[in-house]
Amino acid sequence: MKKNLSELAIWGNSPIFENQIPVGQINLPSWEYFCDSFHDLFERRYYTNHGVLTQEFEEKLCRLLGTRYALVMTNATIALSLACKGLNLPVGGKVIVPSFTFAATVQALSWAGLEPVFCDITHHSHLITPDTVAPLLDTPGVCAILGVHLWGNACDADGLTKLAKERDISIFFDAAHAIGCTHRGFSIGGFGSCEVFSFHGTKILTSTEGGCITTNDDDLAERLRNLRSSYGRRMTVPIPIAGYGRFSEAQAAFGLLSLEDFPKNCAANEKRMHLYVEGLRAVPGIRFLLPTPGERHNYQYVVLEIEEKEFGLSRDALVRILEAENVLVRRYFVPGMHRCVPYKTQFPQYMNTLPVTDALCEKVMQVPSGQRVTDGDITVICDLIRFVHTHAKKLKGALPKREEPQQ
Ligand code: T4K
Repeated sequence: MKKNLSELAIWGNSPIFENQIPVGQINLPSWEYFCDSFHDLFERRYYTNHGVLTQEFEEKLCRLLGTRYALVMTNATIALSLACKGLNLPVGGKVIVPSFTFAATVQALSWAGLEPVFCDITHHSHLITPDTVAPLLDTPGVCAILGVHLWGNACDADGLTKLAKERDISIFFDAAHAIGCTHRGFSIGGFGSCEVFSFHGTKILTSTEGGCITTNDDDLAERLRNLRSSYGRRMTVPIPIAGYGRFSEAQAAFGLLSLEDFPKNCAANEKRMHLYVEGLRAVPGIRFLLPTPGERHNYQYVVLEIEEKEFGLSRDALVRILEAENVLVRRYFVPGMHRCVPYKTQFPQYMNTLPVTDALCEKVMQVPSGQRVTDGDITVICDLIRFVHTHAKKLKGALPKREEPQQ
């Protein structure tokens, strides 16, 4: 551990970690199992588009999530766009969506020809609520609500669905972070008209790239199958335009192995989260966004808020110090989508209407978790954060200036 401020890597010294520790990394299955499944795949010579492994993966996802259908797609961004088409949301229609989310949530709406209506969130959960959504329902042209179950914690699905029903508009959820999580004891996957999961390489359940739409609606499932591609279609139904969000057998093979390791990977990440919480318990100005008590969780992300006044330094200053030491913490999501191109110029009306989003964008950060992060790494990262807090006053004026890139 560094003993003096002058030893920090931010001044050009060697970083505390020789290799970079990313915030997320692929949770790999065992090499032997991986070779076995690829051997079979080569034997079959059927590589993509609703093959046997894809179908097996879909069946197992339905069982895990308790839904009638799980339709796997190339990735969650494409799945979100196809969900909009499957729900027959009209081109030019407006969708209420949080600004505090990954760019893909909002960009998927744009690809589907829809306009975002940016909604604020509550501080304690980072989620939209019926109270934050209600004032936006009178916006002319609103046709849907797209909630995001951020960090695996669920939106108030009942309250939001009630609002959507009263207004006769659609409701669906971006559940990219929420595989295996519950809401009021029910698996996320069955709320709203449909829910969309991500199996990207950094996700706790991964098919390297990939995503999935779950639904209990027979007609919607059929439209989604037709939208995805002609393979796996059970009957032909009218759709606006095909989306070609195909899923390969290689993705399915990886996904099936990841599914087997899923409970083990969640438990390991839970332990990592507790180590961080313990290690930083006594540090003023650090708040963890923890899983909702009483619900099942996947522990995908370890999410912190840094309160500058109490911690002594801003979140951004802390991030720079940690990055220099090869701890690649992330600032998901900076800035809010309403402040990113093209939305900030297309829809300037949201600029000063989302105070909680703007405040959280200054405070939130994620620390490394996943297979490659050892208990010892977490101890060092916590020691480093404590060290920075102890010397915050001296560090404050001394850090070299850095320009933020234009969004
Ligand atoms: N909705 C929400 C709410 C989302 O958060 C996301 C994606 C989506 C929708 C769309 O889902 P997909 O279309 O992606 O299925 C990452 C992920 O790319 C993205 O999936 C995720 N959310 C988002 C929150 O984070 P980046 O740009 O920070 O990730 P990336 O690729 O730079 O990876 C992070 C770190 O992990 C890197 O430092 C390197 C390391 N890494 C990554 C991969 C893929 C590895 O070590 N090995 C790997 O294989 O966006």
